[in-house]
Amino acid sequence: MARPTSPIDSAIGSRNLLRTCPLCEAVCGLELTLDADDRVTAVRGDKQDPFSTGFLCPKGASFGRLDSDPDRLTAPMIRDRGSDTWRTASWDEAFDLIAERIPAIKSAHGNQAVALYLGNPNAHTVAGTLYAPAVIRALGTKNLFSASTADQMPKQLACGLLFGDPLAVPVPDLDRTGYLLMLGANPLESNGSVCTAPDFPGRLRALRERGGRLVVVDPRRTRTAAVADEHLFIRPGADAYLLFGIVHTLFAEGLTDIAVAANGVDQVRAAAADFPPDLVAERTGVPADTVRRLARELAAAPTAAVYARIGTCTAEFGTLTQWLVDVLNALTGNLDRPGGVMFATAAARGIVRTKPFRPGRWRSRVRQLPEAMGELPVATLVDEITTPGEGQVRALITVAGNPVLSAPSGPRLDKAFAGLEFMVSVDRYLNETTRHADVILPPPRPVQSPHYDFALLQFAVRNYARYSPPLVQLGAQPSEAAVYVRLGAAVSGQPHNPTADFDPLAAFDEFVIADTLQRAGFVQRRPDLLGTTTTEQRLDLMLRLGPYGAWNGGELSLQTLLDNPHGIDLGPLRPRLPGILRTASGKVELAPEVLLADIGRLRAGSAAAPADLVLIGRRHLRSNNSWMHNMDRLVGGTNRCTLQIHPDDIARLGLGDHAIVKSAAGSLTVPLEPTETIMPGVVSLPHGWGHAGSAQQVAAANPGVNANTLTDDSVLDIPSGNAVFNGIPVSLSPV
Ligand SMILES: Nc1nc2c(c(=O)[nH]1)N[C@H]1C(S)=C(S)[C@@H](COP(=O)(O)OP(=O)(O)OC[C@H]3O[C@@H](n4cnc5c(=O)[nH]c(N)nc54)[C@H](O)[C@@H]3O)O[C@H]1N2
Ligand SMILES: Nc1nc2c(c(=O)[nH]1)N[C@H]1C(S)=C(S)[C@@H](COP(=O)(O)OP(=O)(O)OC[C@H]3O[C@@H](n4cnc5c(=O)[nH]c(N)nc54)[C@H](O)[C@@H]3O)O[C@H]1N2
Ligand code: SF4
Ligand SMILES: [Mo]
Repeated sequence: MARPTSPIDSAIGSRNLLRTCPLCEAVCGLELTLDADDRVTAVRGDKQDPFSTGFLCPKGASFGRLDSDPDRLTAPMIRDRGSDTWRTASWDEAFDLIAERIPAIKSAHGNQAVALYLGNPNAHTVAGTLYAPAVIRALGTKNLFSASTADQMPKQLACGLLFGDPLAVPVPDLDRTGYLLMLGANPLESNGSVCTAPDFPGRLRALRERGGRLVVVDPRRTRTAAVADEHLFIRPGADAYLLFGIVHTLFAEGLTDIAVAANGVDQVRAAAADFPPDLVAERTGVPADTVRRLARELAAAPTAAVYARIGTCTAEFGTLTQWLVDVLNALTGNLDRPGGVMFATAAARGIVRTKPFRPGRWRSRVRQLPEAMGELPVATLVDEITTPGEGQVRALITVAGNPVLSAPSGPRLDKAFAGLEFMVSVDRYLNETTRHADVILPPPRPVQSPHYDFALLQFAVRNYARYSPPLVQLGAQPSEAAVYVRLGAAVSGQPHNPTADFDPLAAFDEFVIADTLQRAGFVQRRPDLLGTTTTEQRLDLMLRLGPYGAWNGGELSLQTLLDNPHGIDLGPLRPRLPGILRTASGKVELAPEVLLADIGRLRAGSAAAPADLVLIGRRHLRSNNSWMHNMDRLVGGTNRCTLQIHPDDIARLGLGDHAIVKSAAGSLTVPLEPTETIMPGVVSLPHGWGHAGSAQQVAAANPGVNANTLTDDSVLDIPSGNAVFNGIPVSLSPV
């Protein structure tokens, strides 16, 4: 197979290689310099990448530091039961131990006794998309949890109900829109989410330069708000009221202009009738005239997009809010049109959903919370571990996750994990969660893994594809794909260690390839697939089956991507309705029952009697959830675990430098950061901190506190079961 070679630098043995950055959703192209010992010595943005065009943020620039972190695990670790003593083990030994313990627990207590938690980095790795299913299937447990229910599940549930497919999520057509209303997102720090857009800051600048308007709704005047035309403070958790007020005005003033075939318009109008701008103003703090003006502006703009992210998902009415976002996009004629919100056409295709999405097919054992997309809410993982009875969780596998710091009521989980019979973690660090494991299986370095963004390119603002082959040989370390597949085999009592004539990874891939080909109608003859590994062959298959693929009248295959290592531009987003719909009616369902039924909760919502002081979160440009606090260059300065608070609140409550924050779930002592950029009555603490005693040395020296000590796992967004991190009632007192 023809594979372009990389230019060799003048320095002997050092070379420049291309790779996609895996550290956030912006999928920037990187150009790395590796020395003769395969160490990453320099990182630049890849100017020839047609999507990211050289953009690089401080995290991407630290890719080499991360890669060479001395605290990164390089071999499997086994802990002596009941102690904190760890030893390294061989891969075969580690998997043998898992194969001895998990199947025994399953046969004594049933499949539900083993839970699985999949963390955020699975959205950024090939293994997360192609091989996590190997573990899921092998466990056969309903106790499947992931970071999705601490994140975007409300969006996926809303889209699943509106469009029949929870993966059909429209994104703002950022490069063409004339008006962007953004709620609860801060892409100047986060670089964007469920909206894959490298150089988000530059794209927002371009929007304003072409005469467009950017309005940001956030309880904090963020860096994104600072570059907007208008910033509106909103009371945390109140976004659904604001959006309902806008919908109300559109109907009241005859401004709706629906351009797609949709059911449920009358029900939406009737529901919105209960949320006139005056009531909305009371609940949100946004003046009634502003609510009306936003409606008129959205209706009058030549094109407009409403976009709402994590600040609005991880809130009491997350699903209603996400639903109303796309209701508004539909009512203003902006759903599925250039400059409005659109669906990406991703290049790689797996098995395509044919039936309408249906949530709530089963319920969690303890709290009877509904499943969505095969998962149960992470907020109830702790209940499933600590509540005795048939089906109690006794063993846990975490894959690329740190729920002790990332899930609500983290300290409860910390305690619960300590009481498990057996725990396995696939992770690059010994951290707050993995310290409870009996076995830790580390993934290879990112430069040893192939990269293709199966998940994130489904939410891209331009159609684009880029593949990065592994840049450095694996040596004795199995690929992350092999780790997942061997783990799946071990937990189901199958042969899990490779032998001279058995490779578990290849066997798994062969099975998937044969199955996919059969479903695609290749019954007679198996076509040749390109690739030096079976993983690459699967990518080749998915690209050929995909919408640009050689088997769909196009030309795209793995060879195309290997020939274009900077990535290829597949053009602007194109209208996809009605073809993308999977609803039973074949129309957009604007008024799903499940959501109408939740409106009563909104009417009676806590915003009706607002707490004196509420807590929200925030992100910092140089952080990444819980796991990049171990790089000295990224921590310190403004990236600190402080409680942002308005000076008026400090004075009103008679506080000094620090305060004790109390919620229904717990209390913390935190340093205060007075700032006029936050609304009075609101305080903000970032998550992902709380590294006291961590084996990660830099992180332990600057530990911060676990914000999820204060968040309460008993409060959820009901329809999705999503965790609530914003709008938590708290009280503050002097230390
Ligand atoms: N209070 C509060 N809590 C929150 C949030 C909030 O805004 N406020 N945000 C929520 C959100 S949006 C999310 S996505 C979740 C994240 O929740 P989690 O995914 O549980 O947490 P992370 O901190 O992302 O942990 C990722 C783990 O994966 C490991 N890791 C990194 N790269 C790899 C890899 O390539 N392979 C493997 N196997 N492991 C790897 C890291 O060492 C780390 O242990 O947190 C949620 N928690
Ligand atoms: N640098 C960096 N980048 C990241 C991450 C990171 O940890 N660090 N994490 C990644 C992950 S996992 C995700 S999910 C994305 C998230 O990406 P974004 O959604 O852009 O996340 P944030 O930067 O936390 O911005 C959320 C904003 O919501 C505001 N907010 C809080 N409560 C409310 C509310 O009730 N209503 C409204 N309207 N606003 C509210 C907060 O003040 C904050 O400014 O970022 C990703 N990128
Ligand atoms: S914006 Fe995200 S993808 Fe781009 S360099 Fe930074 S961390 Fe990497
Ligand atoms: Mo996230």
